[in-house]
Amino acid sequence: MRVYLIAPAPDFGRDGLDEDSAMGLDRPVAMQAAAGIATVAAYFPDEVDLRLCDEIIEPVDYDDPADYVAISVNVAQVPRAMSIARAFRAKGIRVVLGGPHVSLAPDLFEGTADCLVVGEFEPVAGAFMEDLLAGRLKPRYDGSKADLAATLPPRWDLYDNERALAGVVQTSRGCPFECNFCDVIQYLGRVQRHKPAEKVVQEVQTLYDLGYRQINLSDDNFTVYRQRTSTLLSALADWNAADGRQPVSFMTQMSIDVAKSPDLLAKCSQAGLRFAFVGLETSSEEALTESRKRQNLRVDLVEQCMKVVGAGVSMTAGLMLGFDSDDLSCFERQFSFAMTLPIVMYRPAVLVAPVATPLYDAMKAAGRIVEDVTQTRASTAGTMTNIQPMQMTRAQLAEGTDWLKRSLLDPENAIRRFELYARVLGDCPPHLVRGIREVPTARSGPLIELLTKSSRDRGARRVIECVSDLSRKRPLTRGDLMQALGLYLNSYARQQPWARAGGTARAVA
Ligand code: B12
Ligand code: SF4
Repeated sequence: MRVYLIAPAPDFGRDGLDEDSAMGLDRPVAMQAAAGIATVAAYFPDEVDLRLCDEIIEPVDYDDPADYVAISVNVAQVPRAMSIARAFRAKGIRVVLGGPHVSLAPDLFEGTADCLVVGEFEPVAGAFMEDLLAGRLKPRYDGSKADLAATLPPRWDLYDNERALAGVVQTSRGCPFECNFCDVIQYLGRVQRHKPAEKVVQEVQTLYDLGYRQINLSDDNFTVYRQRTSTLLSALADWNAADGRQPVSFMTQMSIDVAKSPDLLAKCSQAGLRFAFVGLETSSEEALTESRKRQNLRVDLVEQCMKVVGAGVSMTAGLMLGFDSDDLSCFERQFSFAMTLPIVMYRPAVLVAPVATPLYDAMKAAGRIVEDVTQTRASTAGTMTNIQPMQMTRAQLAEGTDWLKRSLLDPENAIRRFELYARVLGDCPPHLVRGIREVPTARSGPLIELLTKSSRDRGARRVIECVSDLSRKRPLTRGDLMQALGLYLNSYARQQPWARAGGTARAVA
């Protein structure tokens, strides 16, 4: 039996955040390897002939002689997943759908596949495989919460690792917070489950052996359970750059309450975990209160960010606009806030109500859901919300958010933030500082290409020169500054006429 496992290209519509997924280059490169399909692959028995396709880096092969096509679907992948499923089914090939959006909005997929896997795969994998091999796959399997101590490691050996910048290891699932716009709680629960440290280190070692020197610890909230995080960080610190290994740089997602734990932050830096996405969302207390983002409330966010970056953990911060308490002044307010923080990269997004969230239910009850785009499109990435905002029109919200994004990417503004960031950023432990020759060529190639292309643009060149100067003055932060520069240029370039907008295999084709 042959199974073709596909991660479809994301579709962000007009102006999404596809820089998160792919480098904006002619030759497609994924920012991160596709963990969903590699994880599901681990559960197929040896007798099944498996092939993986990450559509960010290679086109779907419609001539594959598969018996089954299995597709992983998050909200951004819905349009492509539907179209790929239709094409294979038209050829008589059976299709299985699973993944985050199938789990959160299963009704949307009724009738589009021969089998739906709703929820986490591991708990139903045994029954699924038995039925698959016996040729009696049911129309639907409902997975419960997996025990992460018992899960199998992903089959990265089947993935095209030369074409992804960062490897991925999930160390926990779930988040105990209750931000009302977030569907992680519905998908994975509020009780966070953890993978034992030794299993995490094994998965990290596998990725290292495959050549990765950047690894995303793909958790929803890595630091929220302090004790387990501390244990895991100790294990990673013991492993990183030890026994003749080159240094690895880790990244993850955390909440800003981590600033209250200086010891934990110091351990992050010691382990090489020096990059994190943090949902700051807004400087408005009213907006934080209405969205139940309680971990960001009653603290001085500027001071907290200074502590995190000062401890050596660089941040990309999420900013949201369009809360009920936001009026038209919110764009400038968010801009001023962003410019006071030691942060270079931001992800400004309009507030959207994803299906399955408390916010969606509230907006639906109030008659304020205007378009059910979140069923089928990652409108969190674009700028058109599915909510009727309280104090502006949707178009004004979209325009203001576009303005904020452009303003933050403006080279002069970026230079001011790079200068502040470089002043505040804590040193990297010397044994984790990477020499330029230590980055494997397959992964440094795209960054070099981006630098070369960007340096022909006057604004980008100014930023590159500024960051080179700063990193000469602070050699122990050079790797972090370069990483931030790479992220900046990848976003900046997409706004310029000289750059390719998409960067996925599908966009290039
Ligand atoms: C890391 C991460 C990213 C990374 C990419 C990681 C990667 N390449 O794998 C980056 C930063 C690029 C990213 C981007 C985006 N992400 Co993201 N991401 C995550 C995060 C934190 C972890 C993903 C992960 O590593 N999962 C590990 C794998 C093993 O788990 P899994 O994919 O959930 O799969 C399990 C099941 O769903 C099932 N399964 C999965 N696929 C299949 C397929 C079949 C056939 C079967 C049977 C089963 C099955 O089995 C797996 C094991 O149980 C999740 C939150 C979370 N905790 O899941 C959000 C999450 C998946 N992302 C989300 C979103 C919205 C996005 C973006 C659209 C954001 C944006 N606006 O730009 C983009 C889309 C990018 C894209 N390429 O499609 C949402 C999806 C919600 C939804 N309704 O679909 C999530 C749930 C978080 C959230 N609520 O915001 N993301
Ligand atoms: S902290 Fe992050 S993952 Fe947790 S509920 Fe809030 S937005 Fe979701």
